[in-house]
Amino acid sequence: MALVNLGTLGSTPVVKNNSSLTTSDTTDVFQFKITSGKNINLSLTDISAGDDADIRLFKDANLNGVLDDFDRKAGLVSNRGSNQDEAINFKTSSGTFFAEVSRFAPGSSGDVSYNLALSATQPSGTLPISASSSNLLPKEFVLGDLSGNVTRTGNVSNTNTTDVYNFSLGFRQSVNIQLDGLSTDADIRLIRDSNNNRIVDAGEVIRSSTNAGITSELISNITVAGNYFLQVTEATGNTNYNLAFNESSIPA
Ligand SMILES: [Ca+2]
Ligand SMILES: [Ca+2]
Ligand SMILES: [Ca+2]
Ligand SMILES: [Ca+2]
Repeated sequence: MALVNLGTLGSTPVVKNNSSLTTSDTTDVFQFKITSGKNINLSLTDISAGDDADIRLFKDANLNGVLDDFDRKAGLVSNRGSNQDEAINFKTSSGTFFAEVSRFAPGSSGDVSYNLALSATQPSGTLPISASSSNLLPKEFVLGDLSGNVTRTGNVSNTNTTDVYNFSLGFRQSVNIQLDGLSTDADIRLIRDSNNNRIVDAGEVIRSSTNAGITSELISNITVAGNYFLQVTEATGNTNYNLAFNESSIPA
């Protein structure tokens, strides 16, 4: 097991690209601390084709600086199949944490390579603090090229503060994106990852919709062809949501 201590994690993402797991060294653990309430964001991407890796997040609950069985009694996991991206977004108080990347043996052959990004973004407002959008872009829900209307349902909460949808828009296509069905406040924002680093950099947020309360959110009239990420982020607590991508073609 490789153990890497990252020190204090802040909002600037720490990136560990081209890391690898082998049949004899099946887990990597990244230790870090946060010094006040934050949103911890983990994004595991570019898992090698034909392989499977998962990610878990544990808190050093017994405060001994070591990831042990006590800490493992509680934690968060993202363990999708095959080489799909994994994501964890957790709003939490200060402490020491361990992000564990593990090779899922039944789904893998030989070495497994991956890219990992970690950040701890600052919640907004005073108590009760609101979640902040993640600045990482795992492809949690891949919609592909929008052809016709697409609807999805989901849930955001303190243990999953952000969901990330990936889609592309073709030439002479237009889309309106609507979020509704909320029971507490949630927001959306649309991102173009221009430098393709799977991180939300300055200038990459195209549009956002951040109405208060359970008012629905709308980002309308997106007409530029390309690849996009849409983030749904919890603002004040647990809520289900309906997300609709209403696509139409633009007449010549
Ligand atoms: Ca411990
Ligand atoms: Ca997996
Ligand atoms: Ca970027
Ligand atoms: Ca809102």
